Amino acid sequence: MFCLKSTCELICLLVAICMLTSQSLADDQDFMEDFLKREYSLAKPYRGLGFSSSSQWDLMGTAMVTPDQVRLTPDMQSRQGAVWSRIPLFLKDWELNVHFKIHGQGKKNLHGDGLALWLTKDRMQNGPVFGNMNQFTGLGIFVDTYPNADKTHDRTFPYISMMLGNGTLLYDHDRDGRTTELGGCSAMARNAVYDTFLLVRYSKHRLTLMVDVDGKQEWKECADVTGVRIPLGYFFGASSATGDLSDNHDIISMKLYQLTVEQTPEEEEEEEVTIPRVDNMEQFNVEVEEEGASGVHLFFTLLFSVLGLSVLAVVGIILYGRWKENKRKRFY
Ligand SMILES: *[C@@H]1O[C@H](CO)[C@@H](O)[C@H](O)[C@H]1NC(C)=O
Ligand SMILES: [Ca+2]
Repeated sequence: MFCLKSTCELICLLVAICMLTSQSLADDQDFMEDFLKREYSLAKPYRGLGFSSSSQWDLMGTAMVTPDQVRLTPDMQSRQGAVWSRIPLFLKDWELNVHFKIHGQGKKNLHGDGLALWLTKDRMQNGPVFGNMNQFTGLGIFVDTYPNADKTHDRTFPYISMMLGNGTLLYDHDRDGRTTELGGCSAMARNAVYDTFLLVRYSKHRLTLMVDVDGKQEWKECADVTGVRIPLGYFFGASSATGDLSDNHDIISMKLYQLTVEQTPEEEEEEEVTIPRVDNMEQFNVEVEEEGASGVHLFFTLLFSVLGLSVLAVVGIILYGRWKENKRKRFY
């Protein structure tokens, strides 16, 4: 009898597991039917890249092509380099898979500054944001290897983050972009033993950032934001800069896949935005806390402490009542 019951339970469990797995497989299948778009991709062999007129990419600054990578900067001070697509992107749903490598001689925090990936209105600009202009318009993804706001100690570097620029928002280099970031994560992507990858997926106004830096061949979620609107017609790029500190910043490949996603009639009729934006942008404009806890923070901490204590007190009183009742019962 007992045996039968547990067998039955086991079968139920297996069925449930199967259903769950097939469910998640089905979820993934939404993105199975994707197509590599060669015109937006950069991969070995980099024939004619930056030189021939048939190449779809331009090089800038110190960027140079070797048989194995596009090196944006060498491990030398004060260099800036970039590679930019020549073709504006007119795909609504896409996925960008970037194979990159950051490596150099510098030990503990004596290396920098990192590299950035772009999907922006402007291309081939010089500037202070990892070798690109500030107040850019479009998407910026930063693999930041140097902690500029070194007093904060709230995160481990390298830190990967994303930001949506609208032409007026400023990337604050001194704070490693904390004031404008939409999300991010720490990833041990420098001098890594394994190949390091980053995946950006933009589909149905949802922007997802994933990383694979520890050789497990699986994506780890880094940031996920909904309500993101990026206009069509922007350019992909990658840039990097070194200052007093340096590293080799290499792009091995950037592969763009078009995602086949079903659009509802409303989605098809949706108006195109002209300026990038995130619905509910306010929620992301988190200022760095200067000193100690803010007033609001303190208020809520107090409020929840008081609430917590009240709940404990009520539970205590009820238990005490029960206990007394039990005691009385025992006496009579
Ligand atoms: C850009 O975003 C900021 C913050 O949300 C906002 O104050 C500013 O007006 C926006 N600029 C444009 C051109 O939309
Ligand atoms: Ca930094």
